[in-house]
Amino acid sequence: MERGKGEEKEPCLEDGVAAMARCYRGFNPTAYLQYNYTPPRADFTRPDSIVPWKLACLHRAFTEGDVGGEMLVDVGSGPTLYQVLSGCEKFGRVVLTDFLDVNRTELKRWLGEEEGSFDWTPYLQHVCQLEGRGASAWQEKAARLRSVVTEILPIDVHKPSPLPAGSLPSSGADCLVSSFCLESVSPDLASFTRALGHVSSLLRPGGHLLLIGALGESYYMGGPGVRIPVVPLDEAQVCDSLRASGYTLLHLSIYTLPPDMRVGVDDVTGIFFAKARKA
Ligand code: U87
Repeated sequence: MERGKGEEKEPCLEDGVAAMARCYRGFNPTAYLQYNYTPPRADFTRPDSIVPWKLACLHRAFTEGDVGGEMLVDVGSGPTLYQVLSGCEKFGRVVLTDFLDVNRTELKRWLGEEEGSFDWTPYLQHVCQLEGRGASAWQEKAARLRSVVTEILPIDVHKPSPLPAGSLPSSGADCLVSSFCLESVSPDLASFTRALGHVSSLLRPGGHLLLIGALGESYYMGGPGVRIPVVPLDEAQVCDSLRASGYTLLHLSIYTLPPDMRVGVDDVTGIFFAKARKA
């Protein structure tokens, strides 16, 4: 479509997956971690803070006895590891994935114990307490995590095969976890549901999906001045998409953001945690 000089639209406002990829060019892992993984959204003294709620959901889902196996894949890890702090005890291999090299590099920095990487210690301590091990066991958990994370792979959930060929055994992963990825990379509901289908092809039949996502969100800041569009979802749409993708929904928890968790980095109103099993 021809456009006159100076009529270029803001790339993030165009439709489509390609425009979404352009929006992610400015993603800033350090700023992103600051926005979402420090207080108030990560305040371990407050049970109504977002991160303790997420960690409690993941702890329960991974420890109630039906989830286990050899391989756990985290879809759209970003620069964060909290998603697998409970799961790393139950699987021999944990694969982290992200679309952006800057995020994969951030993960490698922590795993490689490099100076200046994000400090996940309070998260490790909190999950150890949930496991009844006491916070002092956090170094054991850190060592466990570093021993089981075998790959950090590029992923694109808009591709029918989101991972590089040969990344997983032909039978697929035993469990998938994904947090705030699908709705944050999909321009609309149809794209979200398609991406869920692509991701499901990575999971073996009978395997579990632990899906965390935002409700009612239309944008978030991926860094200073980096506004990323998000498809606003409601609970019914999430459940319908899971069912349409061949999942049995086992558990659904909803968190509504208290006013002081709305810090200006997005317009999310609620968060869902779904535990589902692939038929
Ligand atoms: C996290 N999982 O923080 N295919 O939980 C695959 C892609 C693609 C693509 C981009 C940020 C959104 C979360 C991590 C990271 C999740 N990422 C990658 C954010 C916004 C509300 C909210 C947020 C965070 C991209 C915390 C809280 C709330 C990012 C990742 C999305 N929504 N992956 N085609 N394109 N990505 O590089 O790392 O998705 Cl509390 Cl409420």
